[in-house]
Amino acid sequence: MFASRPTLGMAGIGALMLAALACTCGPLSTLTGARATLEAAATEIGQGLPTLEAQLTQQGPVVVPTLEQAPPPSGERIDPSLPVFTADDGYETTLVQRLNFGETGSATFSDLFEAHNWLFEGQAGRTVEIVINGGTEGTDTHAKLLDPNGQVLTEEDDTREYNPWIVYTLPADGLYTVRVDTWDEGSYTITVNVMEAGAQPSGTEVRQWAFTAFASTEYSSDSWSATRATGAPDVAACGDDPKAWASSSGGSMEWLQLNYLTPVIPTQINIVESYNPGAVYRVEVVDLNGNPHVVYEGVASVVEICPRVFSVEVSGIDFPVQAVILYLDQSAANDWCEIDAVELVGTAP
Ligand SMILES: [Ca+2]
Repeated sequence: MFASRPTLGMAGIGALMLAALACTCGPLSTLTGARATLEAAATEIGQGLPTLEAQLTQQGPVVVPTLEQAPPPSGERIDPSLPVFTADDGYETTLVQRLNFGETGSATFSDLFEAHNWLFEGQAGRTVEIVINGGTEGTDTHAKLLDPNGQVLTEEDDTREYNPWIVYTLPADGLYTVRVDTWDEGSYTITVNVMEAGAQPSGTEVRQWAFTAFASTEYSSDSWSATRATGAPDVAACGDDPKAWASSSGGSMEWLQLNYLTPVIPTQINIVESYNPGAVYRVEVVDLNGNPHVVYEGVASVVEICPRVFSVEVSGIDFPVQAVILYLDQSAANDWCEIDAVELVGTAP
């Protein structure tokens, strides 16, 4: 609540500690120059290719703003054509913008008493997933989903570390509001995805690569970002490659969450490890209510085969899932352990 909001809560202190840890750049910090060169080359190659999101939505290129882009002044962040719901939370609304499905918005909180409203057009019976990510800054946000009349449907705080993550089946057609506020200052991104349940006849085998992803940390918001683990494998050979996800520093404990368009009853998860394979020690699947279920537990090691497809056979899960979470222990390799792509195999419910 407004009156009890601390200037720097325990979560904020935790975020600062994480940020401090993230700055321990490790033994390979001298490779920064080489990474910059690779990054430039990868950007050049990537510019000629349509994004996965563009192919899947068939609505043309998807605008994906990066955290580096400075937000417009707060006066220009309010679209006067949209309704403003506040849920009577006492925060000042400093952003009101429309967000299309699959599009990623970004904004920055410069004050603890601000709230941002992101609006999307929803349909009754459709299940949406709202992914908010504080990125490498670890911005600790909190989010509410409001129905077309401004009533709070649900709210989340620290679903994934400090990131709220909402999965919700919409009750009616209309314009929904995701109202985001914060426990500390900093930037974040927000994406609203549609979960296409029932798109395939029951029992059909569905093989799919991840549609969106987010992680405990990522090396940058572009090269080696969590998004680089979405889509089909695209790393040509074993090696440190910007087309795979990598954490902000090597040797650390991390997690990577992959989200899929079609919920399935899972039978197999294929993890394409493109650099220092062997770090994955736990795999979870996430059901349609957002609850994780462990499907693999082992011990991290260093595997000689690279690249490697690490296949996890899944049994005993008889309900649909739409996300996979990998937990990595990179201490054995004392290096970056990179993930190129993750395939979810299952049957339509
Ligand atoms: Ca990749």
